[in-house]
Amino acid sequence: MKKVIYLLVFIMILSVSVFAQEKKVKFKAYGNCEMCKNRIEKAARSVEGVTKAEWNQKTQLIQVTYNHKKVKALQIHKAIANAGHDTPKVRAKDDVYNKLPGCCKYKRRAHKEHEKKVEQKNKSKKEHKNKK
Ligand SMILES: [Cu+2]
Repeated sequence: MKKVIYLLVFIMILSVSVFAQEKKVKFKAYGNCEMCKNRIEKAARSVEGVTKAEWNQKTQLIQVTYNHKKVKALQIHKAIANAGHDTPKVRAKDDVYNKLPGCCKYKRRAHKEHEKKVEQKNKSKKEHKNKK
């Protein structure tokens, strides 16, 4: 009987230490539709150490459960950005974003300054043409 109790205590300690390595984070990952959901979740799950990933279309929040001894949150951000979706920490590369299907081209929020500059350039080009 004592042996069984020792074993149970041992199992409890073991499971607590495994549990302690698990971490949950929630952050924004910009996307539009069901396809984005699959892409974002797949990207997050492809990271070693990630056990759960669920993206919510309405809130655009992804909840990730991962082993923080195996992986850092930033790596998960990077994987999602590599799939074409911006996160608050990592912005997807423009050419990756441009390759997304039309329905997945979410409105990008970061780097608004850059977009303004492009707009201004286009405007000045038009004005130039009009003068001719
Ligand atoms: Cu989509």
